[in-house]
Amino acid sequence: MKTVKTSCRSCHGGCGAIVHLDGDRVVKIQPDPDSPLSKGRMCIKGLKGIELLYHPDRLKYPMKRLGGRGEGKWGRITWDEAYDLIAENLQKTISQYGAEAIVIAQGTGRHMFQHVPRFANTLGTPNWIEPGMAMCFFPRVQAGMMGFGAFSVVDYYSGVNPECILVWGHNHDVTSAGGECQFFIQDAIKRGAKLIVIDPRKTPLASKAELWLRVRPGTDDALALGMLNVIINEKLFDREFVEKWTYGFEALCARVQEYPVERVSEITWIPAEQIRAAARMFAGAGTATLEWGCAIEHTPNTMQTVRAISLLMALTGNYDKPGGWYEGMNVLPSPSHNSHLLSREQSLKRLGEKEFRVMAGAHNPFPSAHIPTAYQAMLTGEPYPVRAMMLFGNNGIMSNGGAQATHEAMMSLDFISSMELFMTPTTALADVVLPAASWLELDEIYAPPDLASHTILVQKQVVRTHECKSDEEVFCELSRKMGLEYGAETPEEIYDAQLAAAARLHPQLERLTFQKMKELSYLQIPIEFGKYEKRSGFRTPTGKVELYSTLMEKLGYDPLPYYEEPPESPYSQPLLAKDFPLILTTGGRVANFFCTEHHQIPSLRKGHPNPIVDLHPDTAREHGIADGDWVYIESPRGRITQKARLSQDMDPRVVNCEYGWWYPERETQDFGCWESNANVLTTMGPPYDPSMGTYQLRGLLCRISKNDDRDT
Ligand SMILES: Nc1nc2c(c(=O)[nH]1)N[C@H]1C(S)=C(S)[C@@H](COP(=O)(O)OP(=O)(O)OC[C@H]3O[C@@H](n4cnc5c(=O)[nH]c(N)nc54)[C@H](O)[C@@H]3O)O[C@H]1N2
Ligand SMILES: Nc1nc2c(c(=O)[nH]1)N[C@H]1C(S)=C(S)[C@@H](COP(=O)(O)OP(=O)(O)OC[C@H]3O[C@@H](n4cnc5c(=O)[nH]c(N)nc54)[C@H](O)[C@@H]3O)O[C@H]1N2
Ligand code: SF4
Ligand SMILES: [Mo]
Repeated sequence: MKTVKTSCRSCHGGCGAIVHLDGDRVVKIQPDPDSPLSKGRMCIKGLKGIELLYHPDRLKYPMKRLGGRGEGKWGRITWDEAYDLIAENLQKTISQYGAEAIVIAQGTGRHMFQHVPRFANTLGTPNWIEPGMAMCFFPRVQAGMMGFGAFSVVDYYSGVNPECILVWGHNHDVTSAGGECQFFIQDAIKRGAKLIVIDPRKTPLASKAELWLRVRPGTDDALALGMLNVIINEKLFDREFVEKWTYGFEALCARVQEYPVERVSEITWIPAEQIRAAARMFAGAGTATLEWGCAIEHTPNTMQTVRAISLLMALTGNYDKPGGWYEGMNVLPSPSHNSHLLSREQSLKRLGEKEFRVMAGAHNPFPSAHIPTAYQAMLTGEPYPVRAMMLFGNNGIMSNGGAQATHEAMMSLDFISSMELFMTPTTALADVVLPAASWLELDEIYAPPDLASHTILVQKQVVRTHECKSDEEVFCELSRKMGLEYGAETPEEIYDAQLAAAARLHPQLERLTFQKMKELSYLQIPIEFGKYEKRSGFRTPTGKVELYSTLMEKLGYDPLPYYEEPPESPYSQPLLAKDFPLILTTGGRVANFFCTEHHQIPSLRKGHPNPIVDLHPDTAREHGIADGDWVYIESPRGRITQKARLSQDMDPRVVNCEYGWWYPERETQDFGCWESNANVLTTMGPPYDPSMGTYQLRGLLCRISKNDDRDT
């Protein structure tokens, strides 16, 4: 028996794990009490890692398609044959249409995140995509960069407990930006932090809150402006901080006058007194801080929503201060993205570059292509043809808005490769399938941005199963095969280069190598607060916190936040609302699954066997639905079924359905992906957020009925 200390990376987090081995077989996973992050805790997904590692349905070796696309007929091939097939097809696409005709898709914030743009640039395509760039986390990062010159997160480390935590559109004690942060907020509540929760559902966290604001889905922009209105008009802001360190206060004052509390109450369906109480409680706390989730990033007004909410932190002076938000320490620079290998001509071809200038444009150090524009190009050949796709841990049929359009676009392609842990509804459409290593099978160094990059942690290759490889290894090996410059370095050499760059910023990290990091498991640099005072200013064009964004103005967008009615609501589409009278929101994650993953892990599925739709009992009764009944949920785009959970706390006009549901146990190649998939109801069509390209996933219209056909 032997043990290895590593970090679980089964979600965005990095909880410390002790892995017990009997010979070369993992027999037990335990939380590591020495982890400075999770301190002896892990969630159920990490603890059940062995079930994933040795699951009989894992993809075990490379395969190629034998029958028609999506027919489910596969033949085993060697890695060399797989690389040859991929190389041959990519080269064919490049010579016929140009490298931009290849889209490289990755899934949400995984270990290979930085390596995908690196490979794309090396290959010569500007078109890499990741769902988070417009829909999750990156709008918050952009708002931070724009307003404060840095991305910032809650300080749980200095010993100063936040007095008040505003939890906005976030199921934090279940999800959290990085998994281990769910434990931080639980600890902060135990130490006396008071909560304000903004959520259409009364989540377990909302049940613990002093104030729960049941917002109408998709109207968080108005609510934030209403709270800013109260804080400004009642002079509850931090006068000294605002005078000394902010830019554009007068302009913001004028803008928020358009949002008196009574108007905001009408828009958001929240009683005016609650809006005032929330603003007063937040501004009145000695230290107040903000935790926010992806619910505010699933609307076509994402950027202004996120900016408006972030300004609450600026006006109340809770910035870079113990118990408030603190500014990123940037302990570990990104690996080189090989940006020099992508010509200017190619980068100007990035899909969405001209339209969505904050996400895809040249100002962004990390620009990616616009997902709907990429799928549109597959379907129509406009603005130019996209003919091949490489997927690395992306389950687009389940995760993209508009499952039907995603399917149609993928079916039209000349070539698709997909690297995955399991056969999914998306991977089933590929020509070549590559078996991916899971979190216990690969090496990585990582500095979680949700911990403001003051910690470096490692993930270690504890074992290897079958013929699985890490995505990073595949980028290297494929590059070598194709004679590209990427393959000059191995993953370990890339990590060493990152650590060398880290040492140039933080001298205490000198001579740190990946091998050394493996011995250390974790490394933290001390957090500094008030950095803007020490360097006299913020890293923004004006050197101040930009309430009025000069960058947004320069890029041709409104420099001040505003509210916009959701494009499909009872107010914006009253005719449609006659047929689809209920408001639908999607998401609302659960502890047992990570996005579209884990539905085949027996002990996780057992705890949450079916998809759940939340309804008010009156709404259910009106449609003859009882608690636990299967319900049809229908939007103008399609119909799915989920199981009813009745709650008095829901607004009777709102329903919430879970996302990510497919049935890996089904024999059919689509794995029942049309049955309960929330994205059958959504669309990735316009309107889009003008600067980010985000589309609507929260706050659409739907209707419901009882499903008598489904066997319960
Ligand atoms: N309606 C609706 N749609 C949504 C959302 C919503 O709330 N509502 N949320 C959106 C958000 S925030 C996100 S981030 C996206 C997520 O969308 P995706 O990233 O597409 O979905 P995931 O399920 O996270 O990951 C996809 C696949 O990665 C595989 N995988 C896991 N680890 C590895 C690995 O190491 N290598 C490889 N190659 N594969 C691996 C998993 O098996 C899984 O099938 O969905 C978005 N879609
Ligand atoms: N266990 C687990 N952890 C995860 C994930 C997972 O699937 N499972 N997914 C990971 C990913 S990719 C992400 S992006 C994060 C997502 O995690 P969160 O940011 O927490 O996102 P959700 O749980 O989808 O939604 C958060 C809350 O928003 C509420 N909500 C719905 N519509 C609205 C709205 O219009 N306004 C407001 N204010 N609230 C609304 C929902 O009721 C829900 O309680 O979690 C990550 N961590
Ligand atoms: S929270 Fe995330 S990192 Fe922590 S144990 Fe769970 S899956 Fe692993
Ligand atoms: Mo996400």
